[in-house]
Amino acid sequence: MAEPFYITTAISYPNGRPHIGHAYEVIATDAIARFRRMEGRDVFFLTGTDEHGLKMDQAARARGISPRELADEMSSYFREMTGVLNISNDRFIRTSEPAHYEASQALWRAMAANGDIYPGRYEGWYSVRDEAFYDEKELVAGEDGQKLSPQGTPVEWTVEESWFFRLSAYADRLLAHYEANPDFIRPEGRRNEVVSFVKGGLSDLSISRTSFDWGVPVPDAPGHVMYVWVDALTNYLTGVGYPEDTEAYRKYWPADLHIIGKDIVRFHAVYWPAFLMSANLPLPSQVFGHGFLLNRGEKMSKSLGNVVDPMEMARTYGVDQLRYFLLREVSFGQDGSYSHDAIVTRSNADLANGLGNLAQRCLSMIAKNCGGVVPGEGAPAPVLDAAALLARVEEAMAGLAIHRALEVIWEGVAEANRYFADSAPWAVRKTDPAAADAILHATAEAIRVLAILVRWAIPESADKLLDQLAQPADARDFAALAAPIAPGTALPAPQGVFPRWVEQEG
Ligand code: ME8
Repeated sequence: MAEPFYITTAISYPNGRPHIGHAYEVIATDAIARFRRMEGRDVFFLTGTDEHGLKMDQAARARGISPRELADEMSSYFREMTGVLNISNDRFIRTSEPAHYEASQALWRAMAANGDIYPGRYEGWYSVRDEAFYDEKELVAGEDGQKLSPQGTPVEWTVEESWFFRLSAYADRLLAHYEANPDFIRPEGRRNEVVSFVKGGLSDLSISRTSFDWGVPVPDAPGHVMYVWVDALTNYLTGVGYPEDTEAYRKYWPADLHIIGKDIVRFHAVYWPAFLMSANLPLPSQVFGHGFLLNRGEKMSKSLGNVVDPMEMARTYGVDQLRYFLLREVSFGQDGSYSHDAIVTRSNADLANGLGNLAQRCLSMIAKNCGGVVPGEGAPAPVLDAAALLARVEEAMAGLAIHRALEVIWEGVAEANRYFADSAPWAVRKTDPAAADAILHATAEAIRVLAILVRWAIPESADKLLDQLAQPADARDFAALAAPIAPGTALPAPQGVFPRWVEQEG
């Protein structure tokens, strides 16, 4: 039986439309999910929207609609984005679903049964933008002296009756868990931040709100809704059927990998494992905090007017061009920057000129000189060592160095291009047609290997290449690397897969 692999994105706040940061996260997660599927893993991939909380409530009020109406409208754009970007999620979860209320209340009850929830009164700082409580000592001073959260967002003094979670009791167990599982928080820098935060001592966490009602009701506590992060984190359990003992739950829980942005590592690496420990549930294997995407090196913000609609970008540059750019250009885990020029340069160089040109030249020669049938005899001469390339790609992906995995594959693209140019089959054909045939066969095989190796990153284009090589649907995973393309295979008419971006004049 295939080994299960459960991977998630953060669930986005649908208080507005998706931005490129959301697209980046779901594309990176999709790439990893597809990669594991191509290895033969039984993958479950969850994404969705995080619909409760004060931020949603306030955004809805500002528009004069209910938070549910706002969530319905905006969540639909996030769902649409998964379609446009060719995301292979198995489920799109919305935290306003009844099943999610049930899961959140079940988790709450389990934590309460363990004696970890008690009533009190919260007095402290809250950032609506971050939906987060902060200690006084964490705050920083803004330009005109006002207090800001460490993320640079406004905070307000909040006094409220609330239930508390005994987070302070978990500091030692959390530290022991980080120690025993060095890969629990990745990359290393984020891990160090979390460890020092926990070593600094943990305060108990306010986990219910009474000043508004847009949230999951706290069991047996009229007037209280759960603090949005309590229900938000629970989505990872709801997604596989908790609290029912479903087949999916048994198969996929605990999650293998939570992919999230660096701003929400604390919630996933401190609060979440503490909640699960309290409820006596197994902990996820890894939390990976990726970096932020900046527009030409600047933070995206509505006031700077540099927020771009990722669906629009996908239409402009092409879905795989956008996917490839983000995955290749940004070192996964670090911040990255995007700009029109950078996207065009990357996709022209690596896709149009690199892989695309190789395929176009080889396949049109097969069409023209070989009647559209793969020429050659027996096994093709190995241009690339597919097993060795895969091993290097696997190694990069084991550490989630997505950019590095693509870099390795493009070393293969360069090698295949070199082979084709140096072998010059168009010249060889004049004197030795059989030798020219062997070169085309070997090159077609190299293209097949490269298309399979890169299919998790740019699935639609890789599949187009594999269609042109007449490869059946069940011969497109890593296991198929070992079975080379057979001479005599009839190919469809070749078509360019990677259009070259040409700047419009004026
Ligand atoms: O944080 N670049 O939702 P969210 C890269 N609902 N990633 C970015 C980014 C950027 N510029 N801006 C945001 C939330 N992100 C919560 C999550 S999970 C149980 C609840 C990332 O809509 C961000 O780090 O603010 C997060 O991982 C995701 O997008 C959703 O952000």
